[in-house]
Amino acid sequence: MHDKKFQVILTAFLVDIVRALTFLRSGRLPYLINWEASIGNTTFITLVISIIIDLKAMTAEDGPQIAETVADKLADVNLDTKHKEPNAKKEKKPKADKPKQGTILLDTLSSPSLLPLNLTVHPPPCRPTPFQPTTDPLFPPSITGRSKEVKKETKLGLNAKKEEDFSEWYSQIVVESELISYYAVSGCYILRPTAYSIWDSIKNWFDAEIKEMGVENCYFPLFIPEEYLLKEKDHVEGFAAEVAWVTRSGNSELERPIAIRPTSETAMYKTYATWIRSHRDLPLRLNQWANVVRWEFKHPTPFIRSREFLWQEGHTAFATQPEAETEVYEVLDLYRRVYEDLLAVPVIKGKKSDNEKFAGALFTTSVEAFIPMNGRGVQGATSHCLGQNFSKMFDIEFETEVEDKKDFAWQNSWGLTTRTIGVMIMTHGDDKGLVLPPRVAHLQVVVVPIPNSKLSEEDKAAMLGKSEELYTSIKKAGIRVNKDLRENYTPGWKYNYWELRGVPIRLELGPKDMVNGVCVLARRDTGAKELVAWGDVITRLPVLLEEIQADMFTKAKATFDGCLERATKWDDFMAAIDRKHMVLAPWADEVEVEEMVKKKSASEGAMGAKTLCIPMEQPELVEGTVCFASGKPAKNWALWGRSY
Ligand code: 86X
Repeated sequence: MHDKKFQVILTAFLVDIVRALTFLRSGRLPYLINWEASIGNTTFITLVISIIIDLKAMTAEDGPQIAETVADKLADVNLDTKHKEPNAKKEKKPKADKPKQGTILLDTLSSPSLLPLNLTVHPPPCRPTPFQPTTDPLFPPSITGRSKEVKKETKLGLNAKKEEDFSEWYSQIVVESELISYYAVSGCYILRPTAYSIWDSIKNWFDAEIKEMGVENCYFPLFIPEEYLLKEKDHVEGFAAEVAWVTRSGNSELERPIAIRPTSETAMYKTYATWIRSHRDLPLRLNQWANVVRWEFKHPTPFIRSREFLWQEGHTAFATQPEAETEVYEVLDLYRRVYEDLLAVPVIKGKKSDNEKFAGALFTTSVEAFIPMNGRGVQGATSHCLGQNFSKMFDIEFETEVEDKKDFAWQNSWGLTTRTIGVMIMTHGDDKGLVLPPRVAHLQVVVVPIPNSKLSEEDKAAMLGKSEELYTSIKKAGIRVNKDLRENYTPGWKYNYWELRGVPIRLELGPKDMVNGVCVLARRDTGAKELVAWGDVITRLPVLLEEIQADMFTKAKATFDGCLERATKWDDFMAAIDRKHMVLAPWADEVEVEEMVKKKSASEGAMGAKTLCIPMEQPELVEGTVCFASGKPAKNWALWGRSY
C-alpha cells in the first residue's frame, strides 16, 4: 500500500479514536435506556464503526480505494457538529444528489455501498428528530386543535361545535378538512387543492358568463407607481393605512416606493386613457383574475378577511350612462347566481347607502349574505357604477359620434373574491365537517366498500372488483368520483374522513349488497340513505346531486328568511338586532341617521348595526311611513345588521 495513503488512513483512525474517547469522557454515553440514550449510543456506535472501517482500510487489499473515502471523511473537520443533541437546532438538509465536496454524511457513511467487506450496520446512525413542542406560527395550538395532545392520531373530525363555539369551529373546519393551512405571515393562508378547486369552479362558471357578455380577460402588473395612487388621493385616503409598499431591492432603497395593488383602478385607468380616443374604442370591457393585498389590521379570518386574497376585478368603459348601468345590474345578477346557484347560499341584492358605497362610485350595488351563528351580514360581492368620476380624474376622454364633441367615458368596476368560499363553509358546514354543494364540490361521490371479517378472500376480491367497476362507470359518466379502497382503515373511519371533507354522496357497497346487486347512496347533507340497483347508479347519481344542490339552497334560504325581521320602531329594531337578526326597516336615507344608529346600537362586546344594503326588491312603502330611527318620512326599506 502507498505510504501516503496509509498515513491518511492512520490519521483518520487516530482522529476517530480521539473522538470516541472524548465522547466517552463527556459522559454522554448514557446508561439509561431512553430515547436520548439511544441517540448517544448510536453516536458512539457510529464512531466505533468508523474505527473499524479505518482498521479494515489499513489492512485490506483494496486499501487505497477505501483510503480515498476516508480521506474525504477527514476533510470534513466539522463532522462533530453532526452529532446533534436532541435539542440542537435542526440542521440544514444538504442536497441529496450532490453532497458538498469533502463532506461525508453519517447517512452515507453507513450506506452499504460504502462499507467495505461484510460489515452489517443497523439503520442509519440517526439524525435526531424528536417531538418538540413548537411555538411555530404555522401550528398555533389554538388554531389546529391538534396540539391539545389528547387527540389520538386516528381520531378524525372537529372537537368544537358549530352552535357552541362558532369561531373555534370555523378555525378547526378549514384546517381539518384540508381547505387551508396556516402560514408564517399573519393574515395570509395557504389555499390547498380542495379550496382551490372550489375557486376554480366559481372562476370557470363566472368567466364563461362574462365572456358571453363580451368581457375579455387581461392582466395588469402587481406593482403600482406611487404617483398613480396619489392621483386617486381622495379615494385612497380612507384605505391608505392598508396599502403595502415595496421600498427596497436587496440592500438598496428604491428611488420611489412602489405599491402592491390593493385594487387596480389606478393601474388600469392610466392606461385606458391612452387606449380610448374615439367612440369606436368603446365599449372597453376588461376583467382580470388576480391577487390583491390589503394590509388589514382587523382580526383576520380565513377566506373572509385575509391580507392577500384572490379575486376577479372587472373594469369597463362605455360611451353612455345607460349602457354602463345595464352592465352593473347584469354583473350583480351573476354574483347572485354564483352564491345561490353554485354555492347554495341565499343573498339579497341591493344598493349601498351613501355611507357604505365606494367613495369613487356614483353608486355601489352588492349581494349580501348572512351568517346566522353570529348574526353578521357579510358583503358577498360588489358592482360599482363609477359614472365619470374616474374618467375625469384620469382623462379617459373620447370623440363622440357628433363632430367636435368630446365626452368622458362612463365606467364600472366589479369584483368577487375567495370570500365566497368562507361564506359557503359557514352556511353549510356542520359538526361533522364540510358540506359541499355538488356543483362546486371537488369530489361529488366517493365509493366505499364495506367488507367484514367473515368475508372470504374470494368475496372480498369480488367486492373490491365491483367497487372499481362502479367507480369507473361513474367517472365515465362525467361525475367527479373517488374510491376509498384503503385496507388499513375501517369503513366507519372512512365515513368520518369523507364526511369531514364534505363529499355530497357516499356510495357504500356491503356484503348483502353484493348478493342483491345493489348499493347504498348516503347523502352528506341529510344523512338519508337509499338503495339503488347497480344498473341504475349512473342515471340516479346526477339526479340526486341536483336534488342535494336544490335542497341545500332551500334549507339555507329557510334559515336566512328566519333571520330576517321587519321593524318600524326603534325598540323592535334593537330587539331584533340583539336576537342576531337582520332587520328591514323604513328609512329616510340620511347619512347622519345611519351614523347615529351605528353608535346607539353598539354596546360593550357588540359592534353597531349599519345598513347592509337597500334591497332592490322593496316591500310596499305605505304612504305616511316614517323612519324607524328619525321619525322623518321614509324613502325606502333598508336592510340593517351587524356585519363583517
Ligand atoms: C374599493 C373598488 C372596486 C374593483 C371593487 O370593489 C371591485 C373591484 N375595485 C374597491 N377600493 C378599495 O378597496 C381600495 C383599497 C385600498 Cl387599500 C386602496 F389603497 C385603494 C382602494 N380603492 C378602492
